[in-house]
Amino acid sequence: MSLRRIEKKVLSGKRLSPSEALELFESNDIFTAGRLAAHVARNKNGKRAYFIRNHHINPSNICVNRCRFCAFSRSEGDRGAYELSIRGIISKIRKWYSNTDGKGKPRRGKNGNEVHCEVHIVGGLHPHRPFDYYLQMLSEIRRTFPELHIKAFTAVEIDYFSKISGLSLRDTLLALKNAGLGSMPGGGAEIFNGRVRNKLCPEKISGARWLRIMETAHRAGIRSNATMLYGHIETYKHRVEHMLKLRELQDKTGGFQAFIPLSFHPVNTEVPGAKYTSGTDDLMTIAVSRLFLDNFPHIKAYWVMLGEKIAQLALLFGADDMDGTIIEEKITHSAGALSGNAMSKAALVHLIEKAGRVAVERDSFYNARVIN
Ligand code: V47
Ligand code: SF4
Repeated sequence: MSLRRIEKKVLSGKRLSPSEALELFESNDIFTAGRLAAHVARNKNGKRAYFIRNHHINPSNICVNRCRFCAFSRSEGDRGAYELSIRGIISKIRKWYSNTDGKGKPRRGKNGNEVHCEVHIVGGLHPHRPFDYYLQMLSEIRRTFPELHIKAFTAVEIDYFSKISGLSLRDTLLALKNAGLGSMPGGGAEIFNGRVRNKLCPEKISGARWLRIMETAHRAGIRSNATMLYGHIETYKHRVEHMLKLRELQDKTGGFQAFIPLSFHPVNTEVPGAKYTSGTDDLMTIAVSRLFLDNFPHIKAYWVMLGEKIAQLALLFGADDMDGTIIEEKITHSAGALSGNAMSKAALVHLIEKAGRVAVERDSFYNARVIN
């Protein structure tokens, strides 16, 4: 199948239709898709490829939803179920973040500049923890580490907090923001299609609800990311429908920063016929998302799920962000991740530069920070 018509459209800056995105997927022509996506990425972000110093923290794996693709979650009382106290979370952050004083002063690079750091906090829907626990967690982190950016809670958790607190969505979000929430990650989106969603995660909020929560967050001044879990039982059509809904919402709010395709990991899951995704599918999905989501400033190649080397290649297929140092990762590693747990700044810079891109250390809103 020739992609010439699509190529013409991309080169003249026209928006692709859903059927054209589908055509790209079905062509299996990763080279054309990748070349076009790299062209779009270059127009948006030049030769830059971003990374951030961050630390993932999962306060508990106890979850009332128990999605079938999730190998991380447990029910209360199960072997391997855990919950961190706020004090435990603070001491985890301190170990990583503080220089020598241990008092939460911002880290400084060799040239004396402040180094931007971010914690990324997501967890299970705990059956007993009150909303207050989450507010206290945020305020305690902010009090102890005032310069640290807190990116926390998926739309799924926000919905749950609103239910347990009895507050409206907007008031739930404003209370979290007031306590220190800086931005939101993009998890929990999975695949919006109702039939697929019902098979994968029948207890989870609907796609429409996920989108409504993100819209409310954006209108409350909270920026977020968006994800798509692919490579399980969905079809290309479901992927395109999913991205179309994200593109439509982004047209309304402009609140999404990055889109992150999440490659499904099969180990310890309950997804029938589960397999790892292939490198070609990973690269095609990055490329199509770059081409179709013309209103998203960034496409993230999450190295934990893609693996370090495919994530590096993704920088030549439309991605412009490799995420970060991560430090501790449980969700993908419970499901058979083949990547490491953490990556040093030097290793991130190495991968980016070897791909011919300029490594840019960023803050949580994609402002460049001087590397030192
Ligand atoms: O919501 C769960 C997914 C997500 C599996 O916003 C799985 O910057 C693959 O959202 N195989 C959490 N994926 C991770 C996430 C994320 C990661 C990095 C950066 C950002 C960001 C967000 O992981 C969950 C779910 O969609 N997930 N199980 C699995 N077996
Ligand atoms: Fe719970 Fe999230 Fe895992 Fe689903 S994906 S079981 S909501 S932790």
